[in-house]
Amino acid sequence: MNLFTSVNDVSDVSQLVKEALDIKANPYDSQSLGKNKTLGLIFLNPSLRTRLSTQKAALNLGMNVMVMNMDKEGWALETRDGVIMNGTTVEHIREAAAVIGEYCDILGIRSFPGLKDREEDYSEDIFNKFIKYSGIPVVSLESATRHPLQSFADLITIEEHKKTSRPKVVLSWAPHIKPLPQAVPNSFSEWMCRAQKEGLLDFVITHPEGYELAEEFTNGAEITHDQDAALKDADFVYVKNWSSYQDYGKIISDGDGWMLDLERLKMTNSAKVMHCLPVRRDLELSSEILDSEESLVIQEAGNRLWAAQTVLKNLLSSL
Ligand code: AN0
Ligand code: CP
Repeated sequence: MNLFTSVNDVSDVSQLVKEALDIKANPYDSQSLGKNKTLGLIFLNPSLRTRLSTQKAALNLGMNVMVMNMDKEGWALETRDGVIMNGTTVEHIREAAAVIGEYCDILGIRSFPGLKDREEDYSEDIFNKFIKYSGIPVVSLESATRHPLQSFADLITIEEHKKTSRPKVVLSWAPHIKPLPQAVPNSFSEWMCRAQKEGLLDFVITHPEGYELAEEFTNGAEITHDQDAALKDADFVYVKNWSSYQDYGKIISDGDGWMLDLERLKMTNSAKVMHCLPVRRDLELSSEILDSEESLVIQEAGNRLWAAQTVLKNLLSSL
């Protein structure tokens, strides 16, 4: 593995989950693998879980880690080509990424979408430029369209907690007051569709009309606007808000009735509830669920460590 930006960088997800569970059982087995190797973590947006879990994963592998909040601490970055830089941007991504490549062996980047220009966001321009100009292996810490470390941790969590060999997993849209990216649901869907293909689970997506995700991420999923029908017999419900892809970046429904609570959960097969976090209590997901035994959100966040460690281990092995 010399890049981790989507499930397409993984040949066998079942095998990768097995590897992660082995690492979880023996976290310090490869402490010399990362000796004298440096991981750079560049954040263009806030983070709690991704920053701490990836940092800890690198430390478990014996790596050195450097973290930079580029949006707050770095020079204002120009990402467009062919512009005269006589405005507010100070440094071009061509130089910035190349310089980071001089100091690091592996680079992690977080860069959210602007949610204004769909074509620009979905071209992953900033991400691709970091990959191109840094010249070193890149790990996505959430890009404009995907969050693969999250989805990998989600799949590890499902494999750990499943009670049947082929559980029903439902991605259920939730209300929010701010327009959020499609990255988490895109990525979750892409990973679940692959897991479905490998026979690990069955995958259903439910959302109000107008919240259809881009088809490239949902191939193979059953999609319905009927949340009740989707929840029926569900073993896992993955709750997440996202803004519209069609009416790009917009909130097009107040989502009345879409928040999951214990009453609605009765329709399921005693489903466990997941959310990538951060979650707004009693807006996206009820406190009663978050505070109940049905919630897996903390275990899920815990598994971010093993997802990151598995990916970094694979990248280090290919250096
Ligand atoms: C971000 C999102 O929805 O993509 C990050 C989630 C990991 N969430 C918020 O901005 C609240
Ligand atoms: N789930 C997740 O990626 O959380 P952070 O934004 O806090 O990293």
